[in-house]
Amino acid sequence: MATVTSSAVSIPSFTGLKAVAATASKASAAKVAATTPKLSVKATLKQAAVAAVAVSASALLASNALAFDVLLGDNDGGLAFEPATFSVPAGEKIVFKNNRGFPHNVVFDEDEVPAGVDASKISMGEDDYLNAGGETYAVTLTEKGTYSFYCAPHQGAGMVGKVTVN
Ligand SMILES: [Cu+2]
Repeated sequence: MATVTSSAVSIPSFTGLKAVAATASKASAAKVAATTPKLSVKATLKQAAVAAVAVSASALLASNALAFDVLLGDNDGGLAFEPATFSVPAGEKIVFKNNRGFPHNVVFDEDEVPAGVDASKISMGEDDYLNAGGETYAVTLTEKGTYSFYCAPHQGAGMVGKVTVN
């Protein structure tokens, strides 16, 4: 039991979140074990938020964690995010998935993200594209607030979106 606890605590960044969840569900008798790591996760989240985060780390979390899905290109072939406006809890993974009308990409507007967030760290490059159907780009936002984003090739056509992190 002590082994499980210490490994959960020592895992840095977002992988810690999953480790704690796994620990809590597996270790039925371990109230102490489940409680201690939770505190460390809060601290980790704050640090990660300041660093403005962790696209690659969130990919590790990925497989079976909850995620919010956003289609790139609506089902009628429109150049739009679907949904274009949505809310997620802080720390929930957002998965943008190529649907119709690609190539697309996802670029956060540096002027419309919460203070302290580096938009470039959560964005695809302006010239990086998702070219094939089903390709995805995942990002996890930990700083609460409103973020605007757009698809660089289709921004002029109105392919823009907004996410509120609660
Ligand atoms: Cu697009």
